[in-house]
Amino acid sequence: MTGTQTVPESHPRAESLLVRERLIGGFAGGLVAREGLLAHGRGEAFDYLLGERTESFARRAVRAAAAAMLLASSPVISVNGNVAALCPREIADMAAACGAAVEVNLFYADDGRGERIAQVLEGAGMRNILGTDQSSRGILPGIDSARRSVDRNGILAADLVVVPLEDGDRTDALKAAGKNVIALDLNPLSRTAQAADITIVDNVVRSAGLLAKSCRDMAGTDVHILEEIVGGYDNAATLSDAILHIEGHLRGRASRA
Ligand code: PTJ
Repeated sequence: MTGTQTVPESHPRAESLLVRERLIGGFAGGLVAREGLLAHGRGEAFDYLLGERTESFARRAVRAAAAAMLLASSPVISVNGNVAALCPREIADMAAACGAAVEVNLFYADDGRGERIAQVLEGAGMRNILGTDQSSRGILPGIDSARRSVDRNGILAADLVVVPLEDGDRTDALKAAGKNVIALDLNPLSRTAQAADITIVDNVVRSAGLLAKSCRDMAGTDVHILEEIVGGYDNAATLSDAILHIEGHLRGRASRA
């Protein structure tokens, strides 16, 4: 038997185990790729090293990301299987708060998973989900994986793309196509994290909701103030702080051992 019944609330790692169950449910329901379970394990390991909390470098990045999303003229949030299983409501909230389109974009594009993900997003309140209509399909140059297949009216036309939790071969291609990229990635060393304009180093189960809230709170803010927030943001410093935070956390643990 698997499921929430088997995770007692008193378990010291109950929260993490319940998130894992969400992903397993998403796998059983045909939303999450088999490889998505492994990707989650890597994420869990980095979350553990970071201390499983949203740190100040992530909050800084969330604020800059919200400002950039509100400034963008055609922002698109890219959704894969893991994100659909972990935080569909937060993605819906984020899209509504900053007027972004949502596009399903998969690395392991197979047998109807895109359509099932789109249905889950619709169930979370989103309309006009992009990424499943073959007639508006375009190609993002400079990328060989299935992620190259994008919607002409979505990612291909976007000036800003939000990429939560994904493999590393797309951000460079998006940058080369002139787009701003916001990554939500627990691994500050990943290619996605390193190549993005703004990287939120935190678990999507925490950061997606924070980003949605930040977009809502900052909606209506003067454009010059939003531009100042984005202009004053330094992603290299964020990544460096995240890596140093892991070092500090480990040193703290080692000195207590
Ligand atoms: O649904 P598909 O076909 O598009 O496939 C999605 C996966 C995630 C399987 C695919 O993109 C993949 O293989 O990704 P990678 O190469 O394993 O990279 C995933 C990245 O997300 C890694 O840097 C992980 O540390 C990070 N990550 C995993 N879980 C989380 C996360 N970041 C934030 N929050 C998480 N919960």
